[in-house]
Amino acid sequence: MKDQKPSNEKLDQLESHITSNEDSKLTTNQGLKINNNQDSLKAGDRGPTLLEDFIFREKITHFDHERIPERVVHARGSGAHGVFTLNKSLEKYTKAKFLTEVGKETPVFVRFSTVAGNRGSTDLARDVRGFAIKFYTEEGNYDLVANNIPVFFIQDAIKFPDLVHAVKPEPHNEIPQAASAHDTFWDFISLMPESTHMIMWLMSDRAIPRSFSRMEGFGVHSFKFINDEGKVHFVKFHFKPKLGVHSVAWDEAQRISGVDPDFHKRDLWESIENGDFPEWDFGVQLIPEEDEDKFDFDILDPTKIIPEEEVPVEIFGTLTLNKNPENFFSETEQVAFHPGHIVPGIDFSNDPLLQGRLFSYTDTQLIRLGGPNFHEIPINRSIKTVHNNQRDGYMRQQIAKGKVSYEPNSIGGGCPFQAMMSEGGFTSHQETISGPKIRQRSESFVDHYSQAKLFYNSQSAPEKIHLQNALIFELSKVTIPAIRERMVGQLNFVDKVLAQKVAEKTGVEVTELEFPNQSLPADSNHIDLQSEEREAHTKISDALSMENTVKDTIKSRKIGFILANGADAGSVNDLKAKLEDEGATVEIIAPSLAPITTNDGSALTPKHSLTSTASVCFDALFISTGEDSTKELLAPDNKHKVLQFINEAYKHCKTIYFGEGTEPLYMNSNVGLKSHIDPAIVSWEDENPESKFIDAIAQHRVWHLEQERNN
Ligand code: HDE
Repeated sequence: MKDQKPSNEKLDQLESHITSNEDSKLTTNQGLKINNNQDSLKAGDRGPTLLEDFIFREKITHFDHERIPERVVHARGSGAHGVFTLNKSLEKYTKAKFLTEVGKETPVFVRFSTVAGNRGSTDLARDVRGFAIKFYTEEGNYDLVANNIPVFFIQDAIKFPDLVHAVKPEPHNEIPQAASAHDTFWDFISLMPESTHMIMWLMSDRAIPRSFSRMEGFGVHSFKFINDEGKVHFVKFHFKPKLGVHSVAWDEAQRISGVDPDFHKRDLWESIENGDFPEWDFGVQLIPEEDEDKFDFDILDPTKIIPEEEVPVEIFGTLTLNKNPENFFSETEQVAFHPGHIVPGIDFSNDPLLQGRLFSYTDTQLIRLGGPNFHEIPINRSIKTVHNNQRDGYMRQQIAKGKVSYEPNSIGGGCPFQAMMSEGGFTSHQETISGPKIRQRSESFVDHYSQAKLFYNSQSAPEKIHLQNALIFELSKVTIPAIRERMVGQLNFVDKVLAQKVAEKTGVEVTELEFPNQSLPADSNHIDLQSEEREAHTKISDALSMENTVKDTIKSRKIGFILANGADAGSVNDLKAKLEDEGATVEIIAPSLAPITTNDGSALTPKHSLTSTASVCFDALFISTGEDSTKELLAPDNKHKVLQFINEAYKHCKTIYFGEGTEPLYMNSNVGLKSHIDPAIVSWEDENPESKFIDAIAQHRVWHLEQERNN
């Protein structure tokens, strides 16, 4: 359970804005105590409401203005406070203070999001996840506005509105919500070969995470680190979850969207409330400035990763989320990120996608948060006081003293002064740039398939099948055959078998696509660089497969215990204690919400009934020991529901433990039909069933048995 109340400089700053209604009387916004909040002021108790009723007017007016525009992308979000701890100094590479002082703890606020859906849409959409981090550093706010996928759809920001228009619900009928499976998205993608690498990631299970705490975070672009001597390194940012990178099955994702559309939001909230603080290793890939051109792709191209085999990720710090927001709107909704919020020691690269983002984020806050003072909203405030001559504007909070609001000045003693570099004054990294003013893409950005192949080739067999099925699902929703065919043509440059399978299932032929590449002007001379013969420079990268992720913990796993009256109290309590010791959460599911009486007469109160939840909400199931309990679970009222629980968990490759006396349930379920060896089915016949259960849960799923389990 939550052992201590985290505290840091940012939380202390927020504290002065937090109010509680405990022991207080209802007031108007002017602080006037209200005597009657039930009736408006009327001319006679059956007469019309009076204009004079300022209490009614204030309440209704505020209500009428409660909504602000949701984010144009990343509208659905979940946030949490936390801390970034530096474990190893990056002083050799950057002068950013929060990255140089070992042991330093920097307060952070993190917002996770889906991209396409609106604020009320499901958490389980097949989509990219945003992973935006605001570091409240002593040198000002640093925002790392990251995603859970290391590449992007497009190479140039000028295509972003097209991409977003294509993926959002179609404009004539506003269908579909939070889904890319429709004509306009695939029309656009099939004409944008540069998206192919991103599409591989998006169709992989990375796009349906098990939880936010089990996703990676990537800065995507190459940024620059600058050290005290002015030496530059290009840097790619990584966050690696301590719990490993794990996903759900697509069938499961669709079920969760109905049963618990807040599944990720709830998981994050509950983990933090339970003290199971989500944690990530913070790592960087560093490339000395002089090695910029050493790769067979351009490190400024956001559709490319730098394979970890070529430049390893070195770990320097830990990101921990340890406090839920007090108020969703004030914090998670009003937080305003911007990749342009940087600190000395960090700078931008010339990645044309990043360059465009540097304009977009402030611009969007102006409309979303209503004016230029959004930096004064508590969640957005820097922990250092702001000193400048910017004045006025809607909703100004700061009360700037004195008559001077210009610089240079003598009346104010010249204050505030510009800071010298030695005092932490920011200077942009000096870079010599020359070239014609030209609307053209660099030749070095032209290879669109090598890394798509690298990603696909690096997937395990079950991951490849999931990716293929995702493409089949998505393209089957495309109503125009020519789009399906063009897309299959793109896939053919990645993998011929993949293209063939998708073509078969979507009713089209594999046709050899002809360039030119739609993203290049018709008169471009880049066509021959775009050859299907180009091979991935590294054939396989282990880091790209979730098969190789961390699988040694059951921390924050949710285990469902299905039981009824007569369940064996000893084994239930023993196993529950063991699982909880390992950091898992146990929730009891019974035929109804009424407490059940165990075989020793003790009562257990269920958290769920068989009707109020579903097995997709759990990582593993324990079917409780006890013949009487089994008998009740097999009663006509319950049988179908219990078997649905078991069969779904089985189908989704989860771990199931059948306690003693549950054989009739085992035999009646699909598990009873199995003939293969299955390490994730634990039964009363096993030796050390409890440790077998724990080990199997840590493995996440037996994806390699998916076909056996579903045949
Ligand atoms: Fe964003 N993006 N983006 N984006 N983005 C926004 O800013 C934009 C891109 C990302 O939790 C918007 O405040 C452009 C890449 C996250 O509040 C907007 C381009 C990456 C979030 C915007 C990109 C991201 C946003 C909408 C292409 C990964 C949510 C609301 C040039 C590195 C932040 C807002 C939050 C949000 C523009 C591409 C990540 C409109 C123009 C690449 C995590 O400004």
